Amino acid sequence: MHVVATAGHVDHGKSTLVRALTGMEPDRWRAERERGLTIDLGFAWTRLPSGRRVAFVDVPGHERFVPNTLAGLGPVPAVLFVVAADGGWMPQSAEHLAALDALGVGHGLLVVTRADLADPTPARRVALERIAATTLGEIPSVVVSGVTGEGMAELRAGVDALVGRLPPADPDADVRLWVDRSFTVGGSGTVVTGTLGAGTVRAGDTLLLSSTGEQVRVRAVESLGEAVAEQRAVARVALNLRGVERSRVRRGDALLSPGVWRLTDAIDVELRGAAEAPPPRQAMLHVGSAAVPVETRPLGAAWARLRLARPLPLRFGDTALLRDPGAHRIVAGVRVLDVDPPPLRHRGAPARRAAELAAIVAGGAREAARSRLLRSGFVPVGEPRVLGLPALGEVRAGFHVAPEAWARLRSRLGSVVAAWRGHRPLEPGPPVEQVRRELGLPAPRLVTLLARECGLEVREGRVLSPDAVGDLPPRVRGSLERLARDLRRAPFAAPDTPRLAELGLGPREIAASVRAGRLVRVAEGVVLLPGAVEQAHAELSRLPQPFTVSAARRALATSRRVAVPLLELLDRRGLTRRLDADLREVVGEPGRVGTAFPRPEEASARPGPRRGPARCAPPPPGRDRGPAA
Ligand SMILES: Nc1nc2c(ncn2[C@@H]2O[C@H](COP(=O)(O)OP(=O)(O)OP(=O)(O)O)[C@@H](O)[C@H]2O)c(=O)[nH]1
Ligand SMILES: [Mg+2]
Repeated sequence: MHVVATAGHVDHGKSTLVRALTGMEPDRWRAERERGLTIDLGFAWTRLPSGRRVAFVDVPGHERFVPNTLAGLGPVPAVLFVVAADGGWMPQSAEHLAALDALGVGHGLLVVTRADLADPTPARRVALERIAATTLGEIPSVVVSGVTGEGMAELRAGVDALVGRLPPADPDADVRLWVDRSFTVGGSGTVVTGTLGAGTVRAGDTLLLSSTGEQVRVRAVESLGEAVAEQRAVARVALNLRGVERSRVRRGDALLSPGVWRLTDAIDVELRGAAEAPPPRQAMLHVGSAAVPVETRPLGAAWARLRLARPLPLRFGDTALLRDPGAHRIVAGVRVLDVDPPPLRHRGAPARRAAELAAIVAGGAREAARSRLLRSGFVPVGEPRVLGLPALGEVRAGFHVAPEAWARLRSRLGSVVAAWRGHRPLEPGPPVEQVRRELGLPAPRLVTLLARECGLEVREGRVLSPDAVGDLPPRVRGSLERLARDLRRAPFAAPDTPRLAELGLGPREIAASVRAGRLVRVAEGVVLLPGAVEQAHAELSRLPQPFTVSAARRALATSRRVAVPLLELLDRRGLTRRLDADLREVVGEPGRVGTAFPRPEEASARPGPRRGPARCAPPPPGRDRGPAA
């Protein structure tokens, strides 16, 4: 099926033609038929000599109803352009042609009507000349009379040839059905109609209503008055909807494939065919069957930012038009270049933006995608489709990533980690979340990926500095050696807070030493050397079982301050079992685990995570400076 709209000045014979071609009445309202004036869109269809089917959207020609006219022309790919032989080129001939040009309609047939009333030659010449200057270009023409029937066979053949030239629509495209009518049918509820420009609708589909975001179910599909299980574009369709009141769906709403459209209330556009003067600040944006007031902000000569009074489901490349309703004039055609434009906060931003938009116009969708990717560095997988753009960049952790941005981040990661270490030498590296924020990454999993590519390890939510693992500053190493001397004499006599302070071991130094495996934390402020727990296990197993806390304290030659938490630690590790408030017994055989106290140097030599210089990182400040530095 194909869909063709009519266009042309009031009373030039559009509805008469549609009636003659289809045998159907396009003027649906009694008021229209009584006044002989089309007010709203009419719909009729027929089978052509070739067997192809065509549906017509008959538009009103009267100036007062231009918004209705535009709702009909908006989603339609081809036009029957009507000029009366006796009327000639008139204001709405010009306005409708400007609209078709703005929308970029590229296929049409000129029909010169009322040829029984005047010589059609001058009207045809002027019309063809005007039309040739638009996106329609040079089109064929036929001369007809609705009264004598002259030219009707040529008209049919002409329409057949016109639809034969139309490119096929993509049946797999995402659905965006612009609603042009909604009504209720007794017993079956809400019905909406529209011109399906691309995609396929099926009974049973779930679609989203653009105005409210609510889900609606397609209960049944009709096309050209017949029920069908599915209908491919291009087509006129009527959808019987479940789950929505008729009053909630209106002309200008759209029914959308779920999850693949974004509603936007700010767009950057190319203005086409605009007069030299900038567009008026307030205008009406017509797209599909929708008409939305917009505020315009020019960006250079040929581009503008539009703020929409209500959001619409738009994508890159959509065509629309701007009309000044007060001046009754079409201001410009609009091509959507960005449906998620960046804010224009700084001075100079509009000029920079204009340059970007110029590049997008020159480079097309690929350039738009590239510019989008460069702006944020990361685009979630799935978003290009929603924006109407091709997917660019490598996919990492669910994001399209700009190679340039990734390379920059790889080199910055090293500095971020090194800077953090510089300020906090006792911490092994910055938290992942911190890195994510500093690098402006959209998700923590990208930090992990980046770190891994740079040969950095991520452990316990931190990106480990390459020089951090198992390593401690010399000052702390000295303190630990003095502490170890004490503890080797009395392994369970954990130093008290004053002694720790004397040794220069505050909470941060202790935390770093514990992380480096040089101390074991038994409780807050109670630290022993590695292996103390295992040695305690061995000592306690030599006691008569079960034993009391006091007996344990004496056997370990320590105080209750150490003995109580140490026993609790043994309980937790399953090396002792608590029998009642005071009694415990040893579980398992001692000596399985090493009881010897490793010296601090040995502790640090335990096999740890892979170390080595970060592959992406610049050298940490103050070290390994090359000769150039
Ligand atoms: N003599 C003559 N009259 C015609 C012809 N075609 C249309 N008319 C008459 O012209 C008048 C307007 O025709 P319509 O078909 O309603 O015109 P329209 O373009 O649909 O008008 P709007 O929808 O209001 O813009 C009617 O009275 C028709 O009968 C024709 O070929 N010859
Ligand atoms: Mg009419």
